Amino acid sequence: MHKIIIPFIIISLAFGGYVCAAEETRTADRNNDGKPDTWIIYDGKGSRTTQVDLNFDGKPDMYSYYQNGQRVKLEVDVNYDGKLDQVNEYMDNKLVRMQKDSNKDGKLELIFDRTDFYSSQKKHTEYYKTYPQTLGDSKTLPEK
Ligand SMILES: [Ca+2]
Ligand SMILES: [Ca+2]
Ligand SMILES: [Ca+2]
Repeated sequence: MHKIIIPFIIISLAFGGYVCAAEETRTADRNNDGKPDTWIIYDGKGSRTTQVDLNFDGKPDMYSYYQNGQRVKLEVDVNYDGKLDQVNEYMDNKLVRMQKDSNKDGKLELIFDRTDFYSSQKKHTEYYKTYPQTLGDSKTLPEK
């Protein structure tokens, strides 16, 4: 009986800790008009999105995407018409790809794309995730 219950408790605890780090949204009111104009959305897995309302009309105009603390993408609606005018993409905090509506036709034009270059240049880095091991699969348990 203990052989079944103990792993179950360990998994429950691990899963509970994971839920605690789940999605969360924080807001800020930069111009103190009582309405939020900055939203920071955490997905609980190391990524977050920042949305900023630049003209204080209640709708976000700038979106920043972060993974593991590094910005990977920036989207901006420069003229506040609800359509994005510039999209920047980053690798290792370097701007590697830019799209911009330079001729104001409502569509983004590709300005440059160096993602292939940086992908090949990028050093091999290993990420050690600190996810708890799945103990439920272990056949051997310490003495009961
Ligand atoms: Ca505000
Ligand atoms: Ca706005
Ligand atoms: Ca726009």
